[in-house]
Order: sequence, then C-alpha cells, then structure tokens
Amino acid sequence: MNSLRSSLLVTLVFAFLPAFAQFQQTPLPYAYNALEPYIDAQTMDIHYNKHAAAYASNLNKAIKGTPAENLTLTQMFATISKLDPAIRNNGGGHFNHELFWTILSPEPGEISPALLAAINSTFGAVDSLKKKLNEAGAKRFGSGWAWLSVTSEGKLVVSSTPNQDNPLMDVVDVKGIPILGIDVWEHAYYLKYQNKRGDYLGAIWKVMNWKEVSRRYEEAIR
Ligand code: MN3
Repeated sequence: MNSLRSSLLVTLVFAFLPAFAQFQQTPLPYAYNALEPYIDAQTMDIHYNKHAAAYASNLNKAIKGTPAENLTLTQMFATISKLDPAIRNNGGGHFNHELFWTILSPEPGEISPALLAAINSTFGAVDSLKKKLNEAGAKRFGSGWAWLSVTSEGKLVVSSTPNQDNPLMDVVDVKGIPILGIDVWEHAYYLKYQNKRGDYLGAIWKVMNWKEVSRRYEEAIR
C-alpha cells in the first residue's frame, strides 16, 4: 500500500519537524466583553486578534533562520540592542500583551500582604502608586507602556517605555522584572475613550487583577 506508506511518511516528517511557530498567543483568560464597561468588547477583540496576533506572527518571521530562533524572549531582551529592530518591536509587543491580558480581570481580587507592604513602603499608599502609574502613562508621548517592576535589588519602581520596549530590555533606563504593565497605545482605548487617555487610565484600576500582579511580585522577589 504505497499511498498508506507515503501518508504515514508525511505524518512522521511533520511530527519531527521542529515546531516553528515558536511564539503563540495564550488564549484570553476571559470573554471579550468581560471587562465591560471599562474596556469594551470590540477593543478587546481587535486588540487581541489583530494587534497582538500580528506581533506574535511577525516575531516568528523576524527570528526565523537567525540565532535568536533559539533564545527565550528574556534572553533576546537582554541583548535587544544588538538584534534586528523587528525583534525588538514584535518580541516586545508579544511579551507585553501576554502580560497585559493576565493582569486584567473582571474579578480584581486582593493585593497580597507582601506586595501591599512593598507598595506602602515605596509609594506611601496604593492610591499613590496608581497616581504615579497613571502619570507615567499620561506623560508618555505617542505610544508606549507604563510599568511597575521589581529591580534587581528587589525594589518596586514605576517607569514608562516608548513603543513596545519593556523593562527587561538592555536599551531602557529603568530595568527590572515587570509585574504590571498598562498599554497606552491608542489601539488599547480609542474606540471607547477617543482622545481621553486619562479616563482609560482611571478606569483600568476597576479591572486590575491584583491577584496576578501579586503572584508576579512574589515570583520576581524569589
Ligand atoms: Mn496593545
């Protein structure tokens, strides 16, 4: 049975080909409309299925056949200044959005005692942290992100990066492990908030997944 043999061969060849689509989007952990009325369903749908999907697929194209193909994102970010700008833009885009989806939730949950203590000692209060992050996001000219990160000394720090850069990249001034990132690209809010970035930044705290931010904090200080 030649045809059976050849179809078996085809199956085997595919089974042992290196799975190239290395970077893939994690399914959204909630429905598109789950963050309504703070973030609308159409924005979530387009943001996840168009913008973020393009970063993942363009990242895979950018690394294909290059030494970066064998690196993790964290490894790429550590030497991002030496890599192709397409890896910086799309690798950052993929990582930043994968983080962003998880730190939002229709069930915000509580800040862990350890993170709360760190926030209070660093910023004075949770409201002061929110204000600082909102200022970082509001002041970012054009497109970018506002971040809460853990530095190599285990301290909390607020920063902002342009485009799809993030605190893991060797090109940024304020480095750390990001535990909370707010997307301030217009595509993240324009359909509902238009030019009112400040209103979006105010609303995002209603859907902040503090349980996940706390988990990331505890992982980062370990
Ligand atoms: Mn985005």
